[in-house]
Amino acid sequence: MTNLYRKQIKAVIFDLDGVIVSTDNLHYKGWKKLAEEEQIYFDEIINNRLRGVSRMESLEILLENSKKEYSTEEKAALAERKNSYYVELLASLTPDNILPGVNEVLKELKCKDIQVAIGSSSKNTANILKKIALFEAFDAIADGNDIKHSKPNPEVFLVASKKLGIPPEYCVVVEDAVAGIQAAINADMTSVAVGDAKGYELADYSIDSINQLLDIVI
Ligand code: B16
Ligand code: MG
Repeated sequence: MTNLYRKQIKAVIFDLDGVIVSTDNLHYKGWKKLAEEEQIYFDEIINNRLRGVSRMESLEILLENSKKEYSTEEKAALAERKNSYYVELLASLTPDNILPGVNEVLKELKCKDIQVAIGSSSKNTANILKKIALFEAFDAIADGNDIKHSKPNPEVFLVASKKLGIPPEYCVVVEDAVAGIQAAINADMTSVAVGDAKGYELADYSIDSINQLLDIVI
């Protein structure tokens, strides 16, 4: 890959779900169970709209198909219930669920003295990283517990950059959600699209596999 406008890169901020590990299917099962209990239509196409979106915003999308109106307290209880199903499912997660190439890329970045961080909307980030034995692998973790505004707001990536002590202009973000790429752009960081976000025209780079990240940053 040719890199025509290389900036000096000192840190890579990884999104979690869809970049480091795929918990999509577990989110789907959790929402599906809740939807069935509440008799709300829900399918995998609707689930795709929840990628990278916060828990409460995800619930609002699910409730678009509800005939019943829920109060704020009821909505909070629904979100909590879905999370309890999701957390139960996370128990099955192991290092085998790490997406291909991730371990090699993390190792290589460390060797080149490039800092690595997580920038995720998930409030379950620490739990997930522990399950896949990568909790100690990152120099900083910014997640759903650190922020008020979800992607495309840049907050989570700016928190990661602050925790690392590396200004945004030296940071690269790797994301699988369009909202995450927009958040990286809004943070004035270099954006790299993978998976579902691949081919998004506003991303600085699109890659087929995470290994190609090394061509961009090293
Ligand atoms: P939680 P990411 C996101 O993670 C997921 O993609 C999204 O589906 C989920 O709703 C969100 O985290 C919140 O997760 O309910 O665990 O707080 O892609 O930003 O790493
Ligand atoms: Mg994601």
